[in-house]
Amino acid sequence: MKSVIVFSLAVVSCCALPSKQDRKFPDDFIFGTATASYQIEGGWNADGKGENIWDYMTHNTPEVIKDQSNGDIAADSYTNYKRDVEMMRELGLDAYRFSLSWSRILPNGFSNQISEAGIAFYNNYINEMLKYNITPMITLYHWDLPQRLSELGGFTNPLFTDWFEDYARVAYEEFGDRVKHWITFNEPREICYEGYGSTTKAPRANVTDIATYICAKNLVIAHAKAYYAYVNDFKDSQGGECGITISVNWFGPLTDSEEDEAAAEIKRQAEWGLYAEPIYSQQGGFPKEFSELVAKKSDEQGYPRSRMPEFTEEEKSYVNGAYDFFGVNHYTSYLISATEYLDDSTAPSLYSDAGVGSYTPPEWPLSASSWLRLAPNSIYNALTHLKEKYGDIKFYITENGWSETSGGDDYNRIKYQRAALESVLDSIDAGVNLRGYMFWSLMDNFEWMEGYTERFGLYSVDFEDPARTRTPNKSAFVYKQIIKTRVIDHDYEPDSTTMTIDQGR
Ligand code: PNW
Repeated sequence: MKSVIVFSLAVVSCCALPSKQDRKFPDDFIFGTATASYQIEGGWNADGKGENIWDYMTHNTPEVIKDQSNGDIAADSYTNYKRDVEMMRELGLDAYRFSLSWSRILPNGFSNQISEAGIAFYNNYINEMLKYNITPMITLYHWDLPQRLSELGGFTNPLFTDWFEDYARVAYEEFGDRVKHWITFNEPREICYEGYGSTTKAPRANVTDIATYICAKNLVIAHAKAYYAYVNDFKDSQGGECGITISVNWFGPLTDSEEDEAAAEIKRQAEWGLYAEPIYSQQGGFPKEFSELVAKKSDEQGYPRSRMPEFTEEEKSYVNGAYDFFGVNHYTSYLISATEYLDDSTAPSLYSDAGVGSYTPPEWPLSASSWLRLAPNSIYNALTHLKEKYGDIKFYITENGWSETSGGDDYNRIKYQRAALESVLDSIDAGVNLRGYMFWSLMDNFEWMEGYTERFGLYSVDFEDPARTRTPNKSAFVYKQIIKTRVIDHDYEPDSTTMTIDQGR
């Protein structure tokens, strides 16, 4: 009897398919978290920091922020940076992605005057991470443009490309001996479309017909200038890498009709192809079908030329290939239709140029953010598409995360993250060269127009408390377990509410 049991167990274990639970992340896969300067630092005018467009907008028109709040103090990482690094150690992070505040380093926007206090703050932050083997990954620009440069037109001024290169060079020079991962811009779509083509981010220029496209062209050229500055003058001696982070949500067809597939492709070109094509596709320049569409609509609308500028051949080849990796911020999916859910109320605009409808099934669980739902296979769909389009390039997921209202439990954040990480493993199994995953966010922070009403943190921050005390949520314990074991255990339940630092961290 006994031998029969042993035999049948052996059969089961030898021949069962490996369950999803057994899949492991590669040993060298980098787990991290992400934040951004304006959202966490505070110290908005500390030690000579210059004003930026978020300081200016929140101080002068507080009513545009849902709770009339601002980032004057935020999570006060300017004074709490050691606690931030302690949290990274508690989680066992391999890496931490954060951004530099341009006007903290260059108070008037230009590199003739460098703030020693600004440099010292980032040196302290970086050195504290390195002490504990946490790899810093720096975003040069996460939306906080010096106000003076904004008054000169910001991203719509062609000289912006030089201003950005000058700033990037200061950062490489000051920090590049220790920092080996550089991201030029965070999310061009949110910078250009939301900031210049609508009112959903500072500076709320709302020049709907042309500003997104002018910004897009200057932004990718500025990216390439900063990239080549690194490659030509720093890479040999410093040995790091430089790329850009683009928000790539998934846009699939609502039905399997040819019209809906074509509509989804146009939407992908309008949402992220505008910034990715010039850099990553062999062809160079703005995406073909979408730029033809904008040219046609501009003509019908009586504009003397396309509202979308062109790249010269020289510009095309300069920008093309200007990357060491592709940083992807991925949050959710949308289903796109050629005929349903159309809304042309903003014409002429990028939104109406694409001219398609967008739908999200109500059965996809909703976060505290109106745009953020848990969609099936979302990361897999996006990354395998990018690989097919742009070839075997190196990817990082530089953001992925879930919002809750303050005070609730964060069971849905755990569910969302586990689903996202299963999708990461599916992508790796499909051959995507994905090297790391940064969760948004390490802690609660200033969520732009939503102020403090939406919380993305693994750690809760008490914004009523002058000390800005940080407390781990359940999701922090779950992420820590995943990082430690390199496996997603869907049954794991944290049994403690206090964090400790594991040995060697
Ligand atoms: C990102 N969307 O923005 C930003 O990089 C973060 O600063 C921000 O706090 C975080 O996501 C959460 O919002 C996004 O509409 C803005 O899909 C909009 C979208 C995605 C990301």
